[in-house]
Amino acid sequence: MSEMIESVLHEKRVFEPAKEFAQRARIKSMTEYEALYKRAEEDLEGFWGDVARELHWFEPWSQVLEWNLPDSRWFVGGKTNISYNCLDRHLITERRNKAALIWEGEPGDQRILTYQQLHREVCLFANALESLGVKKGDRVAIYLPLIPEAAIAMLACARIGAPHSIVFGGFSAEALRDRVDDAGAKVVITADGGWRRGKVVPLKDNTDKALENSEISHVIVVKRCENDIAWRNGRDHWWHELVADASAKHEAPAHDAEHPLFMLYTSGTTGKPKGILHTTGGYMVGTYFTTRMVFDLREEDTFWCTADVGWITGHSYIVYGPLANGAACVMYEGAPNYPEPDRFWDLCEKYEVSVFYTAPTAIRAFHRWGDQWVDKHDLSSLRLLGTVGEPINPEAWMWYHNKIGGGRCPIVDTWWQTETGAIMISPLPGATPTKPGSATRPLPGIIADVVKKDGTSCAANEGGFLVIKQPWPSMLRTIYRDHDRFIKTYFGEIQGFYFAGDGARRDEDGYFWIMGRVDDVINVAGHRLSTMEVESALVAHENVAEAAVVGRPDEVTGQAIVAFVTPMSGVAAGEELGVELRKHVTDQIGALARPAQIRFADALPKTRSGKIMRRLLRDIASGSTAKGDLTTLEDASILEKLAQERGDEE
Ligand code: 7RM
Repeated sequence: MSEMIESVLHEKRVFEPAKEFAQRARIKSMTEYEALYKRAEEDLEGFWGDVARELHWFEPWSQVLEWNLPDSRWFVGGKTNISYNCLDRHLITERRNKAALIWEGEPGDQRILTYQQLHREVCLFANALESLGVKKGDRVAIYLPLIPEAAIAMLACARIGAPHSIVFGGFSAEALRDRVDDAGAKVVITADGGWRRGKVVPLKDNTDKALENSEISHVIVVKRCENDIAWRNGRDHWWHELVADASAKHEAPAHDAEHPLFMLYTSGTTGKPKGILHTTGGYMVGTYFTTRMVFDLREEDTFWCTADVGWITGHSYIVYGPLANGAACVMYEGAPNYPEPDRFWDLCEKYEVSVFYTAPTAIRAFHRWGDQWVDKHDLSSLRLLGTVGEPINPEAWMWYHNKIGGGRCPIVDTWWQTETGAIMISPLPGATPTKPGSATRPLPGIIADVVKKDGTSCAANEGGFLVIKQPWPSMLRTIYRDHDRFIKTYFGEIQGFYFAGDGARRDEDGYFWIMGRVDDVINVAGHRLSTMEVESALVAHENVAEAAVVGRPDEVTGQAIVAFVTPMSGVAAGEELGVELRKHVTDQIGALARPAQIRFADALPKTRSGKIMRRLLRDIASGSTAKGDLTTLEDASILEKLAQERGDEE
């Protein structure tokens, strides 16, 4: 790399928190951070117990933590209700008539729900669910656009103790079917459609397809787009009709701290997504604490996390964390560039957003669309910016800092996972000097390290495995119906520690630099996908003999999917098959898994034992020549052919 490029890509400056910001912040200096960190490290249970006591418990716990590696139980014997803590708790304070959700639909329609109104809607819907026979412990699948009903449904499920399983609205009917089946859901909540770039996403049609051979007895449908949909009498119910008949009184029952709150499916190394299971008390404490600390929340803040509730970021930082803190949350249904590439900045200006949390892929897209879209808007209400989902390249960080944050807003680069439930490594905005591209230091209560395979710590700047050495309240408890896989995946790699699947290094200041996944998981636009999942979809097509999927670097989405495909003999490779296969992957998984490039080959490079050498394919996909040890390659001529094949680019 030439020196000039190096200097653009690696911003070496350290950014101190602005004085005015630090003065009002909860944690005002690194000395305060270090003291809190040390206190938590020395007395993990005392520390988390103190945090938990800020919330409402119907019955106190007898023990903060019961730890039998790899199983942890938090706030043992304690009884609480997260819906009560997000709603009822605020109704006896001045937050009663404060905005809880400030929602805007893609077409521009608006709804603002105060805490009192949101509480009422949740109670109505909790009663509606119960009237259909939903009981504590029953699973409920949610397949909705980003509309207030999504949050209402989550909080109503949580209230009655029916674990929800949200399936992102961008997933296909096939993907929905797998997740509904695995969860054994009793009810599916969906909508006639959702708005995306001016078009209707046919959620009810997809649901009908997904449930074709299913016994599911109830489907609840929100009227959103007023498009024509098929209707099955007896099974299908309109949301608005159910709540019209329901009572608005619903007393929140006390649930055990370890009662399952939700599962959320995420990609792992194999083709089958894992149902990550979170429980009530620990998840509540973790999301409450991190929202307050990382975003340094103030009563007057307007907080906007741009994720979808279909991902963990939406669960923790659109719904549970902010509402547990009594925050005012913005929620926006549609695309960031609809009708124009300034929609986000339009919303920030209109609602005077003060804390803004988004993904690096979005930042890079906005950067590319041009500064003129930002310049049209007054963004002076912003005081704090955040990122999540993938490493942020220093160039995007600088643009975010200067152009969006006007050079005055701290940036919190937050590292965490579906499995961790809440933010783990992040600056505290009033205290931590930031370095573009680093998530900086673990939060108090989080004992993180970078280690070698044998579990010993790496030296400064030495690359290794990112592990968490002590349990934390919001950690996953299991993979739904597959506890063995839970043990193997997270505690089987590095003896004694939780292994996140990420490579990382710690610099001389103890700052963490995440280097990305060490497994076959790729990160496209902040979404986790397993290459195996896409491969399984491709080889399921009748014209495909073999397929290998890898990630290649992409300027906007971080990584992009490249599929190497060997067609069945007699099948013509070419554009037509490429189009067909892309559509096929979209049908099987969803548009987020559609390959950016499909390259056809008579054969794939394999080891002598028959394993596809993905390492070589990664090199080819990213445009360089295959490097490294080629001695195990069975037929070297394949490589040359592959490198010449240009493939079908979208
Ligand atoms: C919240 C979320 C988790 C994976 C994780 C990392 C990557 C997330 C950052 C990051 C570098 C970050 N959950 N990741 N945040 N990498 N810096 N700040 O994204 O389960 O969908 O993904 O995402 O690889 O393991 S997730």
